[in-house]
Order: sequence, then structure tokens, then C-alpha cells
Amino acid sequence: MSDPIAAVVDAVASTAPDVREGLVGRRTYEAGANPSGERQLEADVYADELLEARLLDIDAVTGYASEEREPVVRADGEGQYFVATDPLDGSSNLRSNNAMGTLFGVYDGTLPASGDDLLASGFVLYGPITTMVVARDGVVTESVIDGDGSRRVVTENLTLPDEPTVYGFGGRVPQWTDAFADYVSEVESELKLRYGGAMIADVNQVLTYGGIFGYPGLRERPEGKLRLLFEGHPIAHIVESAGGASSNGERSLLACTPEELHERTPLFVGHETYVDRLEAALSR
Ligand code: FDP
Ligand code: ZN
Repeated sequence: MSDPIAAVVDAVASTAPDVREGLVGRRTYEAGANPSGERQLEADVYADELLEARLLDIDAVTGYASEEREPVVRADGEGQYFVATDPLDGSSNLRSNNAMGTLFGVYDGTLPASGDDLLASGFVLYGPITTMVVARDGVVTESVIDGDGSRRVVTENLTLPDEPTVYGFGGRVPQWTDAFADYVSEVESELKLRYGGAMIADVNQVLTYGGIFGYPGLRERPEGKLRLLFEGHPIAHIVESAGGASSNGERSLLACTPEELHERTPLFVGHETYVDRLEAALSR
């Protein structure tokens, strides 16, 4: 039997050039908002519709969930896998022509689910080059995606570098809690700031240079901004598979199960030492 996970990865990779080309001319906002109440760009909706069609076309995929739509869409067949996507993470960067990405997770069973139910996860990064990072069976692979959707592996077994170098934290500084601000003042004397405003691009800096990325719970929004299922689980799965750690401030994001599909969570990923210190700082 063919490999259904590989089929999902292939479908996302072959859709990436279409998403990328579709960015041109789709920089204006749609009338509506996504289920998290955020304005949607035409490019968000376009990427979501392309991925829905291509992923549900795979026999083994029975459900498609996305940050850009309310319910899980079911296929007619008898597949057992569910795919959750953030079709265009960091799409507010489209206006300023900065990097953004596509994020996905493959689950064995219905959604919402625990991060431990992830079979594979990955992201496409639309930077100066289109790259794809996939985590499966504890191994992380980085590829370059060419214009025809074909992939060339460039890193066989991607792991975090030994030395952490960069950090990036979201949210307005006055909105940070005192405990988090104290932690950041330690980190900023040790690492250098890299924050671009698109989670995938910012986490890829951590995968490349080492360090920590986070979007914390805020004073007026303790649940933070990022979504556990669509952003937290896959990025945690990738970073943990690359030898790093993830946290919601208390425990691994993979150990968390959202009660609702679009639930938000504080999110931290990166070197284990920095994630451990973060958890200790927030518990004081
Ligand atoms: P965006 O709103 O552009 O989609 O997905 C949410 C997200 O981007 C993340 O990619 C990014 O890390 C975060 O929001 C950035 O939020 P801020 O604008 O508050 O920094
Ligand atoms: Zn996102």
C-alpha cells in the first residue's frame, strides 16, 4: 500500500509553488474574518482552498481542518487521517513583502486531538527560497522546493545547533507579565534579537541558529495569540524532533489537547535550557 503520510507531504510540497505564485495580486483583505476573529487576506483564503482540495483528494485523508475555517471538513471516503493546517502563517507580512509559511500536522484520528497523536508535521517557508521542513518518526528533513513542486533534500537530519544564538518574542512589551519580562531581560543579555512577525520564519531562525522563539500569554490575553492545534502542535513536533523543547509555559505543547479547534495557547519552542528556564521563571 502507498504511504499516506508521504502523500500528504507531497501534496503540500506540490501546492507550495501555487500558493507562492498566488501571493501576487492577493494582498488585499477579504470582507470576513477567520474563526479567531482575524482579518483574512485573499491569499489566506486562496491557500486554504487549494490545500483543502489537494489534501481531501488523498484517499487516506478523511478530514481537513484549517485556521481559516470553522468546522472540520470531511471527505466521503473511508480514510483514517486528519490534516490540520495554517495555510498562510504570518500573512500580515504580505503587505510588507516579508517571509511567511504554510504549516501542517497529520493526525491519526479525529480533531481536536493531543499533540501526541501527530504522525508527522511540517512547514513550507516562502522566503527568498521556498524550503520545506518535515518531521516524521523523530527525524527532521529540510528540502528545497523547486518551481514545479519537486523537492531536493538539503539537510538529512536537521537538529538544533549546539550553541543557542537568537531569540524572538511576540506581543507588546507593556502587555508582558512581570515574570515573563524578567525572563526576557536575562535572555536579551545572552542572545540576539530576531523577530520578523511570522512564526514559521522566526522558528526557522531558531532551527538554523539555535535559541528560543515565543509568543507569551499577555496581561489582557492570558491565552496568547497562537493556536494550539494549527500552530502549537506542528511547530512543537518539529522542534522537539530536532532535539529541542516546546512549552505552553508549564509543559510540552504536545501533551496539550485543545477543547476547541481554534483554541489559543502561549507558545515557546527552542533550546531545552531556555525552555526549562522559561518554565521556571513563569512558575515563580
Ligand atoms: P499573522 O497574524 O500575520 O498570521 O499566525 C499568527 C501570526 O502571524 C504568527 O505567524 C506570528 O508569529 C504572530 O501572529 C505575530 O503576531 P504580532 O503581529 O503580534 O507580532
Ligand atoms: Zn499562523
